[in-house]
Amino acid sequence: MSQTIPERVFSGVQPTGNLHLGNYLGAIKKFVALQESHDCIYCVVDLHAITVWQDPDELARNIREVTAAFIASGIDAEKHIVFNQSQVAAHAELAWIFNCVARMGWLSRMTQFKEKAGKNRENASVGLFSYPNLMASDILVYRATHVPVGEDQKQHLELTRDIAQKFNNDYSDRIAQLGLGVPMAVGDEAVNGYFPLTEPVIGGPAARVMSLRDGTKKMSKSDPSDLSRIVMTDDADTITKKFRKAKTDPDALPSEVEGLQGRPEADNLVGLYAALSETDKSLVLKEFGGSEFSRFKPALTELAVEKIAPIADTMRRLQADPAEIDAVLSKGAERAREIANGVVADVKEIVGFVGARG
Ligand code: AQP
Repeated sequence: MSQTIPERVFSGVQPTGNLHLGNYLGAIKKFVALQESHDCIYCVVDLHAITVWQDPDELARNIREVTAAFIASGIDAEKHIVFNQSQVAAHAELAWIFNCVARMGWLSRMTQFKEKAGKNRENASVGLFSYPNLMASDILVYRATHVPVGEDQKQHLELTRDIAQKFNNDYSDRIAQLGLGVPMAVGDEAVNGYFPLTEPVIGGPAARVMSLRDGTKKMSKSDPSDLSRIVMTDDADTITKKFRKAKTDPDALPSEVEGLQGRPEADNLVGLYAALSETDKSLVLKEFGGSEFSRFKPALTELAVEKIAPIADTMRRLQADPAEIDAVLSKGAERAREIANGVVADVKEIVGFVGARG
């Protein structure tokens, strides 16, 4: 009888400040939904954050803020696992092994590195370049089968699958010999795989939320303009101002989704309304097709405030007690270590290290 790797969800968010509506709708809201059907592990990826400079005091504050956002959005840290990456050394340990599996050429093609390193590539940290290997380790150290993320992470997830596949192929005989494998098909070939080929969970109207100032650019934490994003802790007045100033075009909204083509700002705002109201763009346009932005923007603002304000209130309440947040992270890390240390011990044995089981 062939075994399968049990389904498990993993995802992470960087504690780099300015947690925004794109992070919430593209990722965190999906984390919440998947809790109903899966065992989930949600991580504040602080090791990833320091691939670019972080002020230490701010980093600590941001780690607690992302944790508070997880809980305030509805993640159950008792039932599932919530922790920060640096408390589980196995992530860094497996990442080293993946540094030796992944090829330079694979990483050189990563568009996020090119964007973040910019023109001054020589001055980028080595960590920024090898970031996708650490991300593969985050996922595979739990042998996670499903990863909810925004569309911008698609390429990194493909790389995670490439790493898993190369590891499974390279060590197939050894994995079988140790009885650690699961039969898997790779093309026409049958191998004994240790790592699953993880599926991304991407989609819906907010898979790629765009900047409020430029509908062709992703909403991002590092955009110099505060007006480009709705931050999860923005109050009602700030949300109102940002949507009022959001870039649009002079036409009324179309009544069909096809009419949004070539209108990136309109498309983005309609997508936001759809995601916040848990429907799709065509239903939004059924209601607002033919409306001017002067009618649509206040409706979108009201909806966003209604959804975000309770999360922001709970985040503030939770952040007032950092010790409580730290206790959640420490308990989560303990549970995460139990799984991750077992996987690293298996991997060390597969690779041929002596003393893998301590
Ligand atoms: N604009 C977005 N639309 C949909 N999903 C998004 N995500 C990020 N931006 C959008 C998703 O949010 C999750 C957490 O992201 P992250 O904090 O790990 O890193 P990031 O992608 O670097 O976030 P930013 O906001 O884009 O920051 P900067 O400015 O540093 O580049 C991920 O699942 C991501 O897909």
